[in-house]
Amino acid sequence: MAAKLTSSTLLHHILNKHHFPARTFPWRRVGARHCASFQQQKTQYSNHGATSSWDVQSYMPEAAALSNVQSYQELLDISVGDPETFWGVLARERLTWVKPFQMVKDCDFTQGRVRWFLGGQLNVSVNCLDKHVHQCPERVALIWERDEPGTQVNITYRELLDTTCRIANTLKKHGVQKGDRVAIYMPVSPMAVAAMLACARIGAVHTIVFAGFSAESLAGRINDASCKAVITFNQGVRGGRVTELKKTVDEAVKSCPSVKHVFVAQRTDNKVHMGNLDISLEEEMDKADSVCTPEAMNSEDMLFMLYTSGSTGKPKGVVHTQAGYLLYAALTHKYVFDYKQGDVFGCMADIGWITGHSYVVYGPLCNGATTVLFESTPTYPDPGRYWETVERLQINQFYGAPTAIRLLLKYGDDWVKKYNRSSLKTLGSVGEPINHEAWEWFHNVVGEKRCTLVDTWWQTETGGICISPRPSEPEAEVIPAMAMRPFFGIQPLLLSENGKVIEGGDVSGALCIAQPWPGMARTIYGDHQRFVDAYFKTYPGYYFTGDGAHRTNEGYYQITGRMDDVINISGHRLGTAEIEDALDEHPDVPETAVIGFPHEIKGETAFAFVVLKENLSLPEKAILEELKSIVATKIAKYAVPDHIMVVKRLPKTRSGKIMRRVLRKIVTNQTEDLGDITTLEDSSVITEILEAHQKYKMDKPGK
Ligand code: 7RM
Repeated sequence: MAAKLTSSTLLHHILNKHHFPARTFPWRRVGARHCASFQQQKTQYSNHGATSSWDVQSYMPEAAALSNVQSYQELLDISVGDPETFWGVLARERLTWVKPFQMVKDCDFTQGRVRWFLGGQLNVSVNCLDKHVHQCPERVALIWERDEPGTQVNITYRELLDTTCRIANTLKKHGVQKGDRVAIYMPVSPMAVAAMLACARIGAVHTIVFAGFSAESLAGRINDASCKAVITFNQGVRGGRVTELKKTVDEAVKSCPSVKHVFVAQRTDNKVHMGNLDISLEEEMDKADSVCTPEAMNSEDMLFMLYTSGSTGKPKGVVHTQAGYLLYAALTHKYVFDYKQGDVFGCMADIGWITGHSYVVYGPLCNGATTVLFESTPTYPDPGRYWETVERLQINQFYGAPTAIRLLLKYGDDWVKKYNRSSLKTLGSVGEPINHEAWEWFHNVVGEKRCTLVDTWWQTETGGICISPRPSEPEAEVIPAMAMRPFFGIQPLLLSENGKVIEGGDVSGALCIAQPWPGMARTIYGDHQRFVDAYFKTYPGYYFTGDGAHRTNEGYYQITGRMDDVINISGHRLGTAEIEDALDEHPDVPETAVIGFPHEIKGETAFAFVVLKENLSLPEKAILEELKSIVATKIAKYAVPDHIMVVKRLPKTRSGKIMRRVLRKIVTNQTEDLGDITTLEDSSVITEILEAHQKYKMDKPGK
């Protein structure tokens, strides 16, 4: 075992350019075909929940420093009862600091004030790279599972540090400074991960925009964040199809005056047009120094922002900071999935979502893990892709989305059984409620009933997993399709409509969290009041998640879904207001109302009610097609409603509010009880919409 790395030896190591020379440049391996099969030493698997000799000290070495905690329950108690001690000890032990912190926390929910590890300084890229390069430079950090099966590329920690430093130096050379915002419009790839870490190294703030978003969405985010630079690829490759990433960026930056440079990396060999703003990333990296002194960042400096949808207004830039976020991502990664040194961790998420940030990049890398970057789709080239990948890469923890599981179970068990899945130990699910059928199939067929399956509940705003079956006391049961237990330091609460805390079991209410934890969001970029209003105003003194939940008699939590106008399409959050705004742009559409509608695979889809003008410029059918394309260009393809129904008017209250609740009941055929409709301005609208819906169902059979 190498000597424990302290901040000062680490800094010395970096400052003295005592660096490992790069043999090959990983970003040059675009055309790589096959690589040697990935072999790693494995530690004997032992699920902490399944062994009889469960020992709290080996489970969490810091337990001794935590008032000599002896059991799992004591650990949980101290995390909630004495968060200062719990998080203080863990932050000191698990993170590498340049300067130790003086104060564990300074928080006040009523003000929306959340600050952790004050006075401390560190660098996130040092914690994710240098720390490991110092001890085991040749350990594989990333396995890039490229779109074409069998063409994976392994990137060691040494190579990733080298690549990161070169990008960091390139950004610096072109004027990107500490505090500047940088947009990353790239699919999952080593270059994207290195770009994130390069920003972290120099103290720039990255904002990743999912590469499926349209030019207009991208521009909106770049402008809101006033990004100085954009990093992208010439093209993307997914499911055998090429996407024109650079063209989308060109389109977007036309209306983004803050952007000074667009750095373009090559994912394919195809040439794209290079304009005034454009710089070839690889050419600059070849010239750049492979050593870059990390910036000493304050714990509460911004690390990244990520746009997410709320029930009103434009998507908001959720801000995460350095130390607290990293610690929480790393700790949840280790304990929720029972990740052990040497394991291959496979989170299928895209880096454009928070799951990719926390469980593809920051959590695993901080823990020195080998993390899989999955570039493809669950069905390319066939529905066996996930399990073929599991076998080939020997994945130990597989973290995916219910929507993909629902899709795959339709293709039958053979696609799964064809491949050896004995490497799997833990399965995870995230993004939306997982239904029983999908849970059972995932557990029984994929996991052969021997893997622990964890349904993990959390949000962009929570930074990491908050409720999941693991960790838990040894031998504790896992109930199907339930997130169940709070993570260390998390104190869930249910509140009633009138703001009272609901006690006891077999009760439902608004899911809140009573006290701060290090991974939670700090603000909404440029609009702290919106942060306070969205999360701390409904139930003063508590963080309100926007979700409803049920608590069982055993005290377990079951998430029941959003309580606001946010819908969840294939695990992707979207405000119904965003879709309405897009549809309203059409000159022939005076009014719309969008609601969530159940979908077999996607979980939910958008159902739009549109009012059309009297004299249309085109036939109705053509207008409906135009509406779909407006949503695709203004937001993204996945946001396009599966249902668009024309109505004469919308159900409104006397004060003019659209009663979406009534629309929801009508489309889900719950017309017996429409609830309180006494506030409707004109109740004859109900009959009108019911008739229109009958006709809609006849015209669109099977829906
Ligand atoms: C990680 C992520 C957050 C929203 C959240 C919920 C829903 C997420 C679960 C879930 C039921 C789950 N971040 N959600 N996980 N609902 N069970 N295990 O998805 O910001 O994009 O979405 O997603 O409604 O509020 S997110």
